[in-house]
Amino acid sequence: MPKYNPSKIEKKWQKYWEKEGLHEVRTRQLRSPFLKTGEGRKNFMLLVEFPYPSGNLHMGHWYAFSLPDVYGRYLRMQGYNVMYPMGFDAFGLPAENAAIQHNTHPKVWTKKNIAQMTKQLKSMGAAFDWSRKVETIDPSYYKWTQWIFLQLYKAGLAYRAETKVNWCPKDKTVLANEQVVAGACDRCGTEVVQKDLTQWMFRITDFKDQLIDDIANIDWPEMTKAAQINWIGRSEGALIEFSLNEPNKAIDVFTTRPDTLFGVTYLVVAPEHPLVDSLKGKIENWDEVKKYIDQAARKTELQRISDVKDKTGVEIKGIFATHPLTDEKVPVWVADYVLAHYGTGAVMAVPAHDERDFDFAKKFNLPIKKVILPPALTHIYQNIESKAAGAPTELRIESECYTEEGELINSGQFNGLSSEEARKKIVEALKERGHGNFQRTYRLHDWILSRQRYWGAPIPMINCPQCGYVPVPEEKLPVKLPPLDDYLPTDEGKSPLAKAEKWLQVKCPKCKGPAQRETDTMDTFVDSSWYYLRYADPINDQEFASKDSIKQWLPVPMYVGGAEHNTMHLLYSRFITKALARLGYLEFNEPFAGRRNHGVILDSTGRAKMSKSKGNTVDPDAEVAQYGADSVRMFLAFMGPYDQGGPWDPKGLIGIHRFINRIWNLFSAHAVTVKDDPSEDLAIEINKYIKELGEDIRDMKFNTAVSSLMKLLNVFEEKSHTLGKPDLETYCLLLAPFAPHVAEEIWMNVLDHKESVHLQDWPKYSEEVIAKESVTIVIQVNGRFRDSIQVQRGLSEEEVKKIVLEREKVKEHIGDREIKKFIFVKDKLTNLVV
Ligand code: ANZ
Ligand code: ZN
Repeated sequence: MPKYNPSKIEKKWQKYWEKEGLHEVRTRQLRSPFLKTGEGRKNFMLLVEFPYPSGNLHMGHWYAFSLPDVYGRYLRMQGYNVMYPMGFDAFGLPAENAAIQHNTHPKVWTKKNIAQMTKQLKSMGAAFDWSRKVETIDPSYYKWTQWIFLQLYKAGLAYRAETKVNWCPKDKTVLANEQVVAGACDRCGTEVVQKDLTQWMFRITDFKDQLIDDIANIDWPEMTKAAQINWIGRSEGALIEFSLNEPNKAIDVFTTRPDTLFGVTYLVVAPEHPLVDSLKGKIENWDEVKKYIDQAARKTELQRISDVKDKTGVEIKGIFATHPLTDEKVPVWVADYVLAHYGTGAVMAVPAHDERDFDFAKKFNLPIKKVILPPALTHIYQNIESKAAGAPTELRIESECYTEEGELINSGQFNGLSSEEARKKIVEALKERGHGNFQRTYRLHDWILSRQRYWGAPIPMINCPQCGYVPVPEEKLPVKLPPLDDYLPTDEGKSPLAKAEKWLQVKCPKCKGPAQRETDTMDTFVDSSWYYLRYADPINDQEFASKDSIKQWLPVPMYVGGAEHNTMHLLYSRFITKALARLGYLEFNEPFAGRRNHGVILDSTGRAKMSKSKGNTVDPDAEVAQYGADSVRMFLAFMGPYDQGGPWDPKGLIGIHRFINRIWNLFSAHAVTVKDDPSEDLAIEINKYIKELGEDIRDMKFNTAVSSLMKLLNVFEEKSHTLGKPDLETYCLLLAPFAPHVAEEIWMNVLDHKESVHLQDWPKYSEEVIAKESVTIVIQVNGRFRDSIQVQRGLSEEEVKKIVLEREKVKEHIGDREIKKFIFVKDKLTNLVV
């Protein structure tokens, strides 16, 4: 056998697989006589996040796609009919900005990159089903993006309204809240400003409770679930009304802590609160208040939240509120630490128990009244004086603010209750007086989906001077994006599509009068919120996917991707699925039953993320040219736990390359000469690794799986004279998901098979054989090592205990003391506590 030469064998097998249609999931006619049909095999769509066509494939793509490929190949060998689809998320700001930078039209730029990246993706040797490729810029795809928009519009789930928006002055477009990170544009880093604009929105808030509650039923990483729940931000609290010294005027506040009601020493309204303006004539210091409000309007929401310590505000003189239970007078302030768009835009301030209120009260010398006693203090407090006598409460918590729960003090009839009990009782008392009720609030806002940019799917609406907004009739879809040479964004917040004069002018579908098309395009997150549905039926021009194909493939059993999508993309996809389910188009309401996040690849120092902007990238093409795709894949697998990523270690890659060479050499040396029956000496080892490797791949512990392959190779080399052909075959099958090319070369050309290794089943193992293996059990007495025994793997606690108690050394150490506890870790350890 010649030397291992990856560049020679990899291309060859890639061509062969493509010709044979090995990776195409078909239910009808199969091209290859070798292919097993889909019949009787369980369908499994293995989804990865389709890339946007940035230009070249980077190592991160390899990490994101080649390891799920290992998983998919394993499932295939387990008898699943695995679909591993690929596509391009090709509309959107990143693509458009890159095109502008390179002075190329976005369409030309995108198409060129798709061609380049497709070629690179093919070099990975992954089992992508290219016959199902979707591109979001293809009119046959965005026809259905527009169709989905229309269904949501008709159901009242898409609407147009004026709203405060995040505006990126550099990208000259609106951004969703999710696209603003620390006050800056997620795409270009420019500081975002607030503007009032009329925009198209999706009513995602209609599903806010379901989006939280249904999370319990899906198999996702806990951190992703937590991120979504946190993003939706449901707070259980109360709405409390404080009447004012103006007839028929009141301030409603939202609070999560009605138990602190007796600690209210002032109220605060947001600068934008409508009440301020309506009381203009009654406010004694109007000029001062007005000046403050104007100043606040110039800050972004984020600046306002982040000015933590240095709080600003002005008292509204001449206006005061009445405490709903004590009837005390409460001053009213305006301050920008209260946000206009959360809760009611007004808060009851409890400086003794809320940090923000505390800072504010300190700064402006407002009274601080403690009403919650920390549990740790309750005990001391009870001992010092009787609670009933109204003991002083300034007990050592003089200067700090206690924000946790506790026991109520200084709260009249509610004294002595726990925070939890008090919340119920106080709100009930308020309810009786007509001054409050229980209330939930949410942080989630509706999804602003319109963009004032060229490179997106046009929103399929027509604006008629007579009829208002009218949907484009479905049979007229798609509304194609007009070709435009001048596609640059404009400063006035108008979409460049307004420049496509001919395209713009249409007849109103309703009154047939002259009208104009909507010129905004859709956020790319709309495109990507449903692409997995399209994979089920990618060329259907009658439906986004047929009912039957949806039933066959969806919901997605496993979606592998990056943790950066914890909120936006995953939340939007869940919303679109729920909306389509409500409208009767889907029979499930969670798109992704399983989800796993992968980590990121760091540079060789292990300190920084590998990224173009940092100039520390490794070009996969170059590594593949030198070491082969199999080495790169296997090195990535070996790098570390998949959900954590790890540093790129050039030496590690060379090490893996040598390992593959060793495999190659072992097969070259023995394949022809070996006997036909399997090695008896190695039976236990082989059975054990078949089992462990499979379980590791199933759990995406690719690194330990590779290390098992290494250990198994060591034993093979040691006992090579005992090897039989079945042993070599087994090794080749275990290798196949990781190094598909080498495995195929060995399978077909060395072991001389006629049917691809990738059409074989995962080897079977026997628990019985594995159980014959002996293991070393450590014996401790009171936690100290005293002895060890060799026993058969899998012995029960009872059996091991019997053996242990018979040991001389153990008897010696126990003496006549009584055994209090027998700690047992199967196949590993026992510890006798005496
Ligand atoms: C009184 C109080 C006492 C509060 C206390 C907290 C602790 P979450 O949990 O995030 O929903 N709040 C309400 N509306 C606000 C707004 N528009 N801008 C800024 N803060 C606002 O937060 C709810 C709490 O945040 C509410 O409960 C309110 O302060 C404040 F010991 O009311 B609390
Ligand atoms: Zn009309």
